[in-house]
Amino acid sequence: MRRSHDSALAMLVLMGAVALAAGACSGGTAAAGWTDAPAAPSSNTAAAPTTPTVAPSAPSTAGESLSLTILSDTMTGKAGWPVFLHSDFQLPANSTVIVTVTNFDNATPLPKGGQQLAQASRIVGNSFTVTPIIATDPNGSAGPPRTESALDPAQVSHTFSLAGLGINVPIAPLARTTFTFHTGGPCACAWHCLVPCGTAPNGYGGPMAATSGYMEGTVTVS
Ligand SMILES: [Cu+2]
Repeated sequence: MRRSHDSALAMLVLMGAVALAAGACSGGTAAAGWTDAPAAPSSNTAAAPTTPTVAPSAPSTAGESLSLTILSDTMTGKAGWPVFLHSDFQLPANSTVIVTVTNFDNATPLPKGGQQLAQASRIVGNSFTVTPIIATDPNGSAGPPRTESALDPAQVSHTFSLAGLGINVPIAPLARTTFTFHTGGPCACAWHCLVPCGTAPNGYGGPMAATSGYMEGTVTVS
């Protein structure tokens, strides 16, 4: 589904770029306000008497996980309407969240002007893991996982773009894409896919224009 570059794309990319740069988030702490959890005190050296101590609790909660699925338009039964499941979700504040996106959809090459969306930003390590899958056996893998900081712009299927936290992650076609991010403070942040993966000649119709959760939704951090 190669789409031509047009003003709608330019607008979305601009919106994304501005929001990513600003780190704006309604009602919340901007990404710039993140602080890493203070490191637990290192254990005493061998010579010191050993009294078991409990590390002071850190302000971060480790190990939150979020699993999302992208169904292709063949699976939804609506031509040109792939969908993220689910679209609205809640996450704890000041937490590290591991996100896995299992994507059954194919690629929509990024047009000129939107190719920066193939690059990850504001995720832990600035990298993500891609494990190819077979649609008929999605819990397995079709190859070894690989770690990437960007995809080939022709091989991006969707993005998970959370402007309020400055996050952009390109989602690989027919694969599990896994990444980690920090939620920061409370916020109600909109996320979007910014790839022209929908209907209409420019790809921004159908699910891209829907406001009921196909290619957008809300992350409530509390
Ligand atoms: Cu999309």
